Amino acid sequence: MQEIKRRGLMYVMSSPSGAGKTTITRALLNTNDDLVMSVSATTRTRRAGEVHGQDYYFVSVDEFRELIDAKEMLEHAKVFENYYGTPREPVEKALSEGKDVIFDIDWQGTQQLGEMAREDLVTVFILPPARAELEKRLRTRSRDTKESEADIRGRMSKAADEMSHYSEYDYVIINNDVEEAIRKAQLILDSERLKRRRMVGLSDFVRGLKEGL
Ligand SMILES: Nc1nc2c(ncn2[C@@H]2O[C@H](COP(=O)(O)OP(=O)(O)O)[C@@H](O)[C@H]2O)c(=O)[nH]1
Ligand SMILES: [Mg+2]
Repeated sequence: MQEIKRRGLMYVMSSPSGAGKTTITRALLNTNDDLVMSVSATTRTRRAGEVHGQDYYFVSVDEFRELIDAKEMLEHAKVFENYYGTPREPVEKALSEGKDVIFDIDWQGTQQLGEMAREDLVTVFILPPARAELEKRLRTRSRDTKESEADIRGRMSKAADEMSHYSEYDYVIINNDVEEAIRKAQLILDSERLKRRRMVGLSDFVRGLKEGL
């Protein structure tokens, strides 16, 4: 049988911080061999435990500007007081190898990717189950990073801004049970992978089937 290849897709996960996006993304990466993470560049300071080149590429504002000027960013945005952007080359390489790429980016970046590659883009917005839960998760996190009450308030209001963009996404997952949320994220990925428009060489294949009939 003639092999039908598949176009890689760009799988975007957005959420307010504290909704469980990182846990879901990691779970998908662990169980999908042909899925790779897009590692962003950022000007924000590295948190304890974060690894350069793995969690982010930590760069200066000048370096970030140079990457933009050299057209090496697929998209970029200012989030909070810092710059974040997606390096172009690793994404293009992975897609050309038939792999899927997963992105942890905000709504601004998602809009930019949508303008350049809507057909290859699948977008998911993750929501926390309740306000109290979101606040609890943000507070637990800030205990580790020793944030002030004002920082936490800042995060809460940023979470509200981010959440107002949920309706721009293809799918919304409400994360009240993380295993269930992971299952849904996998289901979306599996079904999207099966879309006809991602099958390369399908018309030739069908022509072959019809030959001589
Ligand atoms: N547009 C865009 N947003 C990004 C990128 N990388 C991370 N972000 C977003 O920036 C926000 C802040 O991320 P981070 O500093 O890791 O803090 P977090 O809220 O604890 O995850 C999150 O909403 C990320 O999704 C990127 O390359 N482009
Ligand atoms: Mg994050």
